[in-house]
Amino acid sequence: MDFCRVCKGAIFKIQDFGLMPRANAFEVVSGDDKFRFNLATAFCNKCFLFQIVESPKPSDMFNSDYPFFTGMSRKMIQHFREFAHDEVIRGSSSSTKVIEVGSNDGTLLQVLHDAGISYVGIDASESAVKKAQAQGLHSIQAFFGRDYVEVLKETFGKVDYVLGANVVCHIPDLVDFFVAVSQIIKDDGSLIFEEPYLGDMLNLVSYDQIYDEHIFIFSAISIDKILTGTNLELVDVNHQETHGGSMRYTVKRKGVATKTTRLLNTLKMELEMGYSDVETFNLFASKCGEKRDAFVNLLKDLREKNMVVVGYGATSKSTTILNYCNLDSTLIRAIGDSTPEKIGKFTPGTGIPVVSHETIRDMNPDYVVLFAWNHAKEILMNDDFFKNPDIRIIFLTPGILVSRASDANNN
Ligand code: DWN
Ligand code: ZN
Repeated sequence: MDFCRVCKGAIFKIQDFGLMPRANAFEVVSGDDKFRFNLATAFCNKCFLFQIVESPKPSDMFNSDYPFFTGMSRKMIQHFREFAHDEVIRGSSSSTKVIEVGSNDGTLLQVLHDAGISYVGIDASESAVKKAQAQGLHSIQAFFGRDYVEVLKETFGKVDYVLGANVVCHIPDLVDFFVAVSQIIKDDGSLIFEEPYLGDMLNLVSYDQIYDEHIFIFSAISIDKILTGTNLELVDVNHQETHGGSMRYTVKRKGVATKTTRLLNTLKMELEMGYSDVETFNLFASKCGEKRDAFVNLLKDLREKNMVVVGYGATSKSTTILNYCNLDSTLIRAIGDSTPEKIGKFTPGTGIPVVSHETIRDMNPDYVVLFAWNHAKEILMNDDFFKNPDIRIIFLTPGILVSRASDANNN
């Protein structure tokens, strides 16, 4: 019997994606990373948390080789500019203090820095922290939690805001995290964080949101529920288009603010949609299997026809797809990516070469699988490669769909 990571109640096993490598353990020599864990999902019907059962140690995932950097997307830079202005800068004073947890390469810190806000960024990955520090930003390599918050209280004091984007769902011990937050925020302080949203994952059958780093996929009812036993409370939500559909959550000390109508409506909608019901997740699991079969059959058919198929975006998400679908370089010859730290390496567990976008172009592909589907608008608009009318794109959400780039561009 397995138990919920947060409320410790019994959990329902949902989907088992099988043995997986770490999503960002790109290999220098194909096959050199032997680490595997069982990627199985589960649902807790007491606190409504959708979670993975087993996960690698955080220090094994967020290490000095961690190759994901927020600033690789222009749209995300713009998004974080708006995030910082909307949530902090607009209502700030000379005494405003901010901690960003999971500050990565400092994309959001830079906005606070430029606005003269007092801030500190905390991130576990040495590679990301170094990038932020190289920009002259105040970023510290550490795991944010009850222990480290004692250091922060001494050195930085209590803060008005703890911010996080795509980080809270990566933290295995949420109880520790929320205690740490309540110890570091001022009485009227806020925790504002945004994470991939369960509703979008269910609607898009985007099972690739599930990998080692994403220990939870949150809904509003799950965040609301897990805070009931704490001195914190969910007071607002705000849906975001980023990363394939995300939700921004605002949390305050109990009694400081009333729940917004937007939050109350979202909680009601989620209950009506069955996000508290294990059957919803069993249905999702069967759709994942159907989607895998459709994708594998398409790729095998294209291989029969000697078509050149490549990928676009060596994402963390693609590690789940490639391994769950058991794909290799006979089906997808290479994956193009703009991240220098990934180029020249191989996809974790599946040995597909990661190459530059120029190399992909030189391969004259017939089909391109858009693994970075969450950046589709930005990629299709900016990369001339997709102006070639002979190239067909394989879209992965909501279903497997093949379209000419020109048709997709017109949508
Ligand atoms: O939570 C997480 C999310 C937010 O970011 C992390 N655990 C890790 C990471 O997940 P991901 O790797 O799935 O993120 P992306 O943003 O979907 O990755 C996009 C990839 O595509 C990057 O390797 C950069 C690349 N890229 C590109 O080659 N050309 C991206 C853009 C926008 C482009 O134009
Ligand atoms: Zn639970």
